[in-house]
Amino acid sequence: MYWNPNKECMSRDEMSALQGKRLHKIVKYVYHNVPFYRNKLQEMDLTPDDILTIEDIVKLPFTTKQDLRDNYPFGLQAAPQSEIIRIHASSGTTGNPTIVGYTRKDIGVWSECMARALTAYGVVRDDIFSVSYGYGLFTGGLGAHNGVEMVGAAVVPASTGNTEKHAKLIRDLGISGIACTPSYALYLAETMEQLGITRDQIRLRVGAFGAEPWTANMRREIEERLGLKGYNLYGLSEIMGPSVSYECQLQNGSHVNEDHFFPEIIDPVTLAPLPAGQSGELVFTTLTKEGMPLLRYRTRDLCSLMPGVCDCGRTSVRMTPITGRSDDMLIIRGINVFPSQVESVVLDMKEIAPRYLLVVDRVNNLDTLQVQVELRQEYFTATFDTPAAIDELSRRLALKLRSVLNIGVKVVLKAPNTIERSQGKSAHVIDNRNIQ
Ligand code: DLL
Repeated sequence: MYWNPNKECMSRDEMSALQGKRLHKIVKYVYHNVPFYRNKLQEMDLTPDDILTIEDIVKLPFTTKQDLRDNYPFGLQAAPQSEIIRIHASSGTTGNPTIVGYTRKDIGVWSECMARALTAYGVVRDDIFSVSYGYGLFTGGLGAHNGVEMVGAAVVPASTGNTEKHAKLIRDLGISGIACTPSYALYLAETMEQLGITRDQIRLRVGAFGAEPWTANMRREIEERLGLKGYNLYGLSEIMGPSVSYECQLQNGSHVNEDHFFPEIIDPVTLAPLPAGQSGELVFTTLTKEGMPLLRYRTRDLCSLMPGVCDCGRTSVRMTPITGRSDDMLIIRGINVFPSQVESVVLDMKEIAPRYLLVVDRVNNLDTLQVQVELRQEYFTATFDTPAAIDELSRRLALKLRSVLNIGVKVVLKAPNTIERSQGKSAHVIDNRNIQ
């Protein structure tokens, strides 16, 4: 079943023609509305009339998260503020988040892309569908929510937290679909087992899992424990949110909504475009976005593209699962964390030396983050006998980290010179999870 067969099953020639037309239009739009892009194009001696077909895309400059940071908060917004009806935010590389504004049309496109994903998963109007991505600045909750409403299934905006109540609702309401991170799905399965809720008491049959990498083993385990079929859902806030790509029933790669988001794979070092099938860094150009259109945005996600028609009938290009990142971003409980965010907090506190270590683990299917920092010698000597001062500092640091990272962390204050120095390149992260 398709949500929009006209777009999902277009011939390659038709799709390329549509993409070329849309690319020209979006380049013209940003040229006239975003000084950042106008300057970049002028520096490269380009005008919108140099970009007429989709093949011309390789002439365009890349956009990076650093560009978003340099233009915080609204510098890359193309639409006037009066047209923006929603603002989301995701983690920036330091203190400031990345801000993304959407026009009414953007929200409509996003809902349709999400509806395409849900329809590919087999969700129908009769379903009761629980959205257990976080609602709020994160795009997961509201993004999935709009799609479920568009399909016409009944949405249960469960969000995250209060897992026991959610588990009971799944049983009592006969909830048949769920959208959440794969690690939350496992945590939910565990909570159900603790509550004595068995598989034959629940009706879950579809799971829309994403926002973090997950393995084939995790898929098997979730499917087995929750009795559903789990589908991949991929996306990123800068481009839209969930539903940039989605798996169909055949689960052989995720179909990109390429009439809206044009994918390329580049070599992350040379930045040269790579031929189809080769693995590299995924880059997206938004072809229809009004609020914050982006040209050749470097996602830092590593994967490859799979051209060719899928047996499901969809002609859209597919991407393989994400195998890693070309930067040091971590995803902890579905939330993106950059070590540099921790660094910016640590550098701000006079009691602490500029040295830190992040230890990530997965305990009972829940990610944990421990931040180890070293006290400065003077502070260590002065507070050696006053545990209350140490406690206060530890609480203050945990609060600060929480407000910058949006997740709770366990702070470990260490004596000077006790965090191990690595040889050569400083290693700030120990990730004990086994998710690749
Ligand atoms: O995670 C949007 C989303 C919400 C996608 C709900 C799917 C479901 P961000 O917070 O901006 O947006 O994080 C985007 O998360 O660049 C990937 O590194 C990672 N990611 C997202 N989906 C997947 C997935 C949302 N299915 C970043 N598999 C991306 C692997 C994923 N990684």
